[in-house]
Amino acid sequence: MSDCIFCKIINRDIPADILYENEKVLAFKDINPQAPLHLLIIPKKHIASATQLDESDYSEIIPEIFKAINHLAKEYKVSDKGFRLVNNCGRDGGQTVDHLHFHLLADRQLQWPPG
Ligand code: DGP
Repeated sequence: MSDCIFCKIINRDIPADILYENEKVLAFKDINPQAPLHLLIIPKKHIASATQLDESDYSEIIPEIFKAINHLAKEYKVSDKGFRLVNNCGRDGGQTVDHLHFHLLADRQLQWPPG
């Protein structure tokens, strides 16, 4: 999608601190970190939100995203001590970028419930 900021990051049209990439998934640092480690894990395919997955995405994209999450959690040494995954979905969910993404937040004690 030409006007999607995350598609622009995937295509290297705008810069980002990219930490992981494979054929289907990209991960990079959030520009506005809410924790000492704050990564975004996204599919390279433009999917607007978690409500917009098609049948093939469940088997071809979602597993790759969770593989990337666990790879990154190990690489950044937060796998054992814990971290939070967040998917903001839609307006009331606080989604501001309409390209499916999972936040990985770590390296501080996170509070519950979120605001
Ligand atoms: P959400 O509110 O769940 O849609 O989160 C979108 C996140 O994307 C937010 O934490 C800030 C981040 N973000 C927005 N624009 C950019 C950008 O251009 N570069 C990077 N690295 N992160 C961005």
